Amino acid sequence: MTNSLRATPAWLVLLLAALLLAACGASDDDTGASEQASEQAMTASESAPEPEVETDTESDMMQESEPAEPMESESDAMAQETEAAPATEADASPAASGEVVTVGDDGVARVTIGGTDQMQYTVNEFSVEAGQEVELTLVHEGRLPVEQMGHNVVILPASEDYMAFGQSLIGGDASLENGYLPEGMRDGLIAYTDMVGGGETTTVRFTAPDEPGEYPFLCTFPGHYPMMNGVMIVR
Ligand SMILES: [Cu+2]
Repeated sequence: MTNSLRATPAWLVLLLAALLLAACGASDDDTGASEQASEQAMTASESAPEPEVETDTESDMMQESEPAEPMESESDAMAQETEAAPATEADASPAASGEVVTVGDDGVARVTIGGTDQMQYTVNEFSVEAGQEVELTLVHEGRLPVEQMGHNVVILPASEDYMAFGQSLIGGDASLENGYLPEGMRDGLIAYTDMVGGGETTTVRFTAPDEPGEYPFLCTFPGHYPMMNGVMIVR
């Protein structure tokens, strides 16, 4: 009894369930699809436009503001670089001139000054002790011959002006033969080297003045003194 009673409802339930599923399946699917479609439409109409507007305005804001900031920061960086470059050069030259002089065990102050094809000294200031023996070496670091880009180092008395001395050479008998330093202008000079061309080196040895002060030096090749000048400081 119990088996037949249980079996009968089970069959009926299964059959009914199968019939119900077969009959209602289409309508359920239709309603489900339409509901989903309407939901998608709702979500599309409600949510989609809002984020688009927000992202558009945000991206517009970003595009408007972002390019302006990097442009300013780049130009600032460029300005800092161009400003920094001369500053570091200016900082480097006094430090380099401080290391230019080396004093050996013999007490002689040795100074090396370079001259370039760009009409420049590599050293524009150096210091020695009063009365010290000085060995000054001029190295022409360029390649141009002495006729085109000759260099020398002429150290004047502290009272003299390198500009006035350079101008006094113009129209005189300065020539390549006398190293652009006529005999009549050598009296009273502290020291002077030979006139050398590219790749050549010349050395002069002298005793620094006993009088502390600033002693101007210059290159006497025609037209070089406005660019090629400096100061020997005697302490
Ligand atoms: Cu010169």
